[in-house]
Amino acid sequence: MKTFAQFLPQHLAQHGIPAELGSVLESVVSACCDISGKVRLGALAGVLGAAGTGNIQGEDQKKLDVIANDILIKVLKNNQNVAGLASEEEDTFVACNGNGRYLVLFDPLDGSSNIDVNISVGTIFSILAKSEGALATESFLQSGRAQAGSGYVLYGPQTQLVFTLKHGVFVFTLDENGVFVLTQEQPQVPVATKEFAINMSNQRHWLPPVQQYVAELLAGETGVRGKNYNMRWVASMVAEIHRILMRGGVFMYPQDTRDLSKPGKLRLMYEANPMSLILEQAGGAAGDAAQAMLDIQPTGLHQRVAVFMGSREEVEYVERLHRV
Ligand code: P6P
Repeated sequence: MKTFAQFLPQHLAQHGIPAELGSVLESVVSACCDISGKVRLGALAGVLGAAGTGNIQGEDQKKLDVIANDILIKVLKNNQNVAGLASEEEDTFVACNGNGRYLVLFDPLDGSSNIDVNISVGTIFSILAKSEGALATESFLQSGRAQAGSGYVLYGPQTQLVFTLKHGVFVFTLDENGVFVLTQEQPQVPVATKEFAINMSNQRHWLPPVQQYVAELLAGETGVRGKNYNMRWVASMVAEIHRILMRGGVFMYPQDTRDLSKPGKLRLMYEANPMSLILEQAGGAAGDAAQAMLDIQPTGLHQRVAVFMGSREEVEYVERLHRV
């Protein structure tokens, strides 16, 4: 079985992908190996619990949020190919190396509310080519379709790396020696599914199209969909999306009436876009119910977006309900 270090140069050469982009991916993967080591030790490394600080999102940071963020920033700043980075945990972008050609955006530890109760969490990353000119916030505000690559590392029962450089999706599993080994090539998201993921406790706040959609799913074979559905909600996007990549499903975090000034909870640049690229590369679909996620023109580093992603049949169905 090929290691990541063996696979990557062959993949770059096969598809004419710049070595500099491969180098940036290597740095992200290296940082995530370090993060995995901290996550796995939990209390034994004194990394559980609150950091006692907050981020621009208005969220209380966990110690591991800060640790993971610091590891990624340190590693990426040391890579001459990285011009700048943006993080869920940083108010503004961080300038790295003036001659760098790439930008990296990340959620260093998504789902961190699960850490203290030992439920899977993950790192999500997006890589953009830097446009000409001085580095500025606008340098990062590129559509998801402009991504040079994206992926995630899931710190679950196994630590798994999933990425795309826009030539398919590849899955690696961390072995006992801390080496990522290729364990799956080109997984495809099943077009149809019987499984949906949404936080049902928000049901009374949803807008009518989502109310109707979920009611039809719950009606099962007695309703218009004619089949029974199962439900999952891990409260960790990386775990949900990985499950969908492996066996299908639809993951939703819609806008709701609690705050109509917010289009949704999840962030476009370092959660929705990287996951949408992975899913589209694997035959899935992703959007905000009005348009494909990857076509949205960003207006801010931390902008939020409604999310519907996974098995194409379901994403297209819920999009149709938003058009009637
Ligand atoms: P809720 C984690 O905080 C996250 O950003 C995603 O990983 C997850 O899918 C969602 O929020 C969970 O949100 O409202 O169910 O806690």
